[in-house]
Amino acid sequence: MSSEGSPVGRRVVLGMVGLGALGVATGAWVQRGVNRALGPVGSGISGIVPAAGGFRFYTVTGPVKRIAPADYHLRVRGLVERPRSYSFADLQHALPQTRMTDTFHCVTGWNVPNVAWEGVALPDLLDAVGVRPGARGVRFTSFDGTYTESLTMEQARRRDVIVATGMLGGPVSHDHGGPVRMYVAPMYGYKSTKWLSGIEVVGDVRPGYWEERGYDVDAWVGRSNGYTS
Ligand SMILES: Nc1nc2c(c(=O)[nH]1)N[C@H]1C(S)=C(S)[C@@H](COP(=O)(O)O)O[C@H]1N2
Ligand SMILES: [Mo]
Repeated sequence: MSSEGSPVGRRVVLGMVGLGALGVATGAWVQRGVNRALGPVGSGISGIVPAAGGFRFYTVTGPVKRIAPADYHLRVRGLVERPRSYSFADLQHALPQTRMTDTFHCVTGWNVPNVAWEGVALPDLLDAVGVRPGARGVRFTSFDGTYTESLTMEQARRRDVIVATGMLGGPVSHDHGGPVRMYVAPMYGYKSTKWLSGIEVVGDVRPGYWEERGYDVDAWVGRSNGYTS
């Protein structure tokens, strides 16, 4: 487990771009070793999807409790017509399913190409509960008890923002934030809340965990946090 590190401001992020190559190469190599060591024999997740080896597992807390899919619930509340709690089965069967594959970008410089995701597009979930007038943002909470994130309503309505029940061709592993995590494709990884426990529709966007520590609230890949390419 590694944390994202100390609070990172614009200048620090810029400096890290230069240092990135060595860090990313080392991290990927170490992570591949970890995947080989921990992967169930024959599951071959890292073999089927070699790119998975490029991930680093992040948590800003200590060990996070494990929740089995059968015990999982996602609370959707706030400025909605029909607040409700979705079981894992509800997320897989009661709502339209979306799949996509894209590169995963952490703001600290590592990327993982061709990561496959599946789950419920956030706009489909928002339509199911009915967004009330005055809603301007969506807030995400984690059952790690600490991490939070937010999107504007416009961002939350994108079809490449997914409540993910699957990743890399299988379930979302515990270390990747399973059984359910967010995946916000067009933005840096910190927008993608792991161990998702709640989605709250709110009147105003509140900065998330890393944003209170210096990251940009609008985290577009390539044009935020000091990146301009
Ligand atoms: N709950 C929680 N979600 C989180 C984080 C975290 O520390 N805790 N880190 C974020 C960051 S900075 C990144 S890059 C991705 C990393 O996802 P991974 O751990 O599956 O590689 O998760 C994001 N979501
Ligand atoms: Mo990140």
